[in-house]
Amino acid sequence: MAFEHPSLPYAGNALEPHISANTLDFHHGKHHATYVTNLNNLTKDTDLADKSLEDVINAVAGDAAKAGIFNNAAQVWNHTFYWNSMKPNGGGKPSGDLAAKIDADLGGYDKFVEAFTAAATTQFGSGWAWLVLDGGKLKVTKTANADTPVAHGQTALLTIDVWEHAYYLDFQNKRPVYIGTFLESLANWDFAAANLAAAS
Ligand code: MN3
Repeated sequence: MAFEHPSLPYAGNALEPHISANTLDFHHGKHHATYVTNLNNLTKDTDLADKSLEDVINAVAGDAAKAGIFNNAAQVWNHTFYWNSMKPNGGGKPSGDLAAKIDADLGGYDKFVEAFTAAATTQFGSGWAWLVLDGGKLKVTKTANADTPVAHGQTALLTIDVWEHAYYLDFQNKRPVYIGTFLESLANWDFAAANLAAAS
């Protein structure tokens, strides 16, 4: 059973004017698809081919000889999670249990925005910023390149991709504007709340 390339959870132009159909065409249609193809090629006829993506990631994490499998598996997982971390007319403040937990664990929404923006801005080179549940508490983290909370025993709630391919066509070098746009207009708090509820 080969690993699959999931469709976007919305139309390719659904995030315009913030993220263009052109960006999603390259990012989902080329970058994400290539990680899936690479992962299938690297795991073909091995015992990893029948495992879940999460199990593959954890089976090869930290094994330098299997870094290629880790990188492609983690990038498949991270990108699927990223598409779901956005929605048309998203952004702004979360509500309900998630908002209460952000207040309790992170000191409120404004502090979350500050921490998430700092993590996403200061991730040097390629990587990701995350809102995760770690040991029952919310944390804002960043990971380099393909690294993923899946490999660190954390439950991911929301992510932003800060590899240049995620924003360069729409924002050029202005990563902070992309991050601000994600928080103001794209973040899918329903998805984050569902992830929190599933983990609680
Ligand atoms: Mn990407």
